Amino acid sequence: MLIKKTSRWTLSENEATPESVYRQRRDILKKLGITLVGMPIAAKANAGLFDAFTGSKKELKDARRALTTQTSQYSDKQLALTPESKILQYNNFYEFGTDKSDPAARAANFTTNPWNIEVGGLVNKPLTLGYEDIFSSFSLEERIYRLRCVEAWSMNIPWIGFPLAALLKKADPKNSAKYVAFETLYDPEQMPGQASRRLGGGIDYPYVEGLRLDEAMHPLTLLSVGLYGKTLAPQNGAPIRLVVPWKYGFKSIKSIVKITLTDKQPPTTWNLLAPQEYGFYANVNPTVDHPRWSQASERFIGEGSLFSSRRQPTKMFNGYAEEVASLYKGMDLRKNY
Ligand SMILES: Nc1nc2c(c(=O)[nH]1)N[C@H]1C(S)=C(S)[C@@H](COP(=O)(O)O)O[C@H]1N2
Ligand SMILES: [Mo]
Repeated sequence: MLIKKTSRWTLSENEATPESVYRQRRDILKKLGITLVGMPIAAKANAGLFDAFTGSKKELKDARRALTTQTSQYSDKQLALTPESKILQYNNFYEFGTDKSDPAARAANFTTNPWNIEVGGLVNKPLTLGYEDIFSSFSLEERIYRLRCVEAWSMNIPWIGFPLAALLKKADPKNSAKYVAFETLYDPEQMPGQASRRLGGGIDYPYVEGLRLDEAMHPLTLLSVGLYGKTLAPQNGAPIRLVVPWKYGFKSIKSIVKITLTDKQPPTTWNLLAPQEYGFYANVNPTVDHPRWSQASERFIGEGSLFSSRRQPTKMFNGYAEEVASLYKGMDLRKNY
């Protein structure tokens, strides 16, 4: 599949946001052989943004490493990026608590190395990726995507990763495989939300998700191993998480340890918890409201304080209709929410 409308995916001169300055600065530093990784987050150029967020300058542990990436035809370089500090501090990762600030605060010491991710089920070549394999088995691309949470807020994030399709092809799905099931790590000793029902929002862990095989094989479907030029922070789903940009954020399962090809639609965490509110498909759709709120618009989290963030209309399939609408031809999207 090729993306035809090139204008959407090329850099426009009038999008001179502070975050596009990030790119220029990064390129200059790269040429000079300087890397910002390893410095405490608060010491970095955009540390001031932390203050608006937490009210204080916190020295958070930051074990992220720099990653080298290839350019990608699927990166939407026109999008104004959400500041890195907000992507790191405003999170949903209920394994670490249900408040937006819990994951950054409670996941700082989360161990992601060693790590194993098992690919099995209806495949001809089951395989396991270890921690180093995650970063070295596939060529890494930067993909700037929109992220739309079902709670009606959104961010634009410069992910780093590789197509899920590349990994699935390696495992060689059998003809009988129709779905892909994903599972997050289960480790109540490291994840306090798994040890306490109250902290973990009443979810039965491990967190599980699923896609139809054609959705999983779509070139926009990414396994992300980093963002903003570095490996993922634990709160964003280190060391490897799914990113499905045309679906509500809860489909983009974090800290994956297991990928299983199946012939039946797999159970999914939010659907199990509240089936009348969260479906299997969860495609972003401004015309189908959540039973308790409208999905017609969203609060975009950009520069400035959280409370000054601007509302913007929500786009069908989160702006990726041209690429993915054909996957759902003839389906009733109100019934298959
Ligand atoms: N394992 C797991 N994955 C998860 C979640 C979670 O609670 N647990 N939250 C989801 C939701 S609701 C969203 S919006 C995104 C948020 O990703 P981010 O914090 O990296 O922006 O992660 C998704 N993946
Ligand atoms: Mo979400």
